[in-house]
Amino acid sequence: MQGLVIKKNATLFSIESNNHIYVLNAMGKNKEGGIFVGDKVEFNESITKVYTRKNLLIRPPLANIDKMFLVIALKPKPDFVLIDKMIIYCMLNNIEPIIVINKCDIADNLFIKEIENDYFFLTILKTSAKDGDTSSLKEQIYGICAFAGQSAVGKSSLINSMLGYQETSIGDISKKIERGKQTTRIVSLYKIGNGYIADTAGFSMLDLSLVSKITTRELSSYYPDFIKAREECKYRSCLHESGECGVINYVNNGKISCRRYRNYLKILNELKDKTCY
Ligand SMILES: Nc1nc2c(ncn2[C@@H]2O[C@H](COP(=O)(O)OP(=O)(O)OP(=O)(O)O)[C@@H](O)[C@H]2O)c(=O)[nH]1
Ligand SMILES: [Mg+2]
Ligand SMILES: [Zn+2]
Repeated sequence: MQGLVIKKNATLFSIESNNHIYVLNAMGKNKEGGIFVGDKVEFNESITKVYTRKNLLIRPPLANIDKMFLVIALKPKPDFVLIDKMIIYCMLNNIEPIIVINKCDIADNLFIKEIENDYFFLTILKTSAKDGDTSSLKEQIYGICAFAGQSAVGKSSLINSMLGYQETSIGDISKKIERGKQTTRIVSLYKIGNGYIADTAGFSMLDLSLVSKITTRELSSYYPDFIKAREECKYRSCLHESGECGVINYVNNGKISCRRYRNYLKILNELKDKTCY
């Protein structure tokens, strides 16, 4: 039979096939380390084959992701460098990044406007898990999707709102900050809308290093908002730090977001130092 690995808990794998869920113990024949949530597999009493993956994230371990919802909220204050790295990471791994502004019940217009301005090249959804305003997100779930976003932005709350019942654990923001711990640990896929979505903890995906994957020269090619401006740079090797640079001109003319550019320089410097996490 063919199926999709929707949950992994120690050596137990839950596999969905034709609307049934089969739980297999992958001890013995199957190398436990080699099968991930999101894997498409063939199985009978055990998993006999893992199909070639489109991509694989290591932390959290998740395979074959089609879309990544980057969740932002007014609180906790967004870390836009992380968001920009996440967008690059998605582009590198053939994943569509989508911005979700959650907690719109407390967001002010300026906050939303700035995000819409900075990320005009992406789909941006506005939700409130608190008010049950999550239909725009549900409609976007297709294939295998995952959340990324700082702890307490409301990822688990969004899943619960879409499911219509409480399935995943929700943490109290103040306690989280005190303990510095995340509420969500086990990776599992929930069947919602036309696909699946993984509840994942915090921004742990950003333990990823961009260093091994891109060079300083390549960095700006992962900025869709810089494409036009780059044509005006004097040198093809321009890193957009100084000199006769189209990107700098666009920033000065307000055609590229200052924040995006500032954070581009930060990531560029991290790549130079080879310490980009
Ligand atoms: N006002 C408001 N609060 C929300 C909303 N969504 C979630 N919260 C609150 O934000 C806090 C954190 O929610 P979680 O769903 O646990 O956050 P998370 O992103 O899953 O956090 P981790 O699992 O630690 O990564 C809880 O107190 C929620 O009640 C929302 O739309 N509006
Ligand atoms: Mg959570
Ligand atoms: Zn330039």
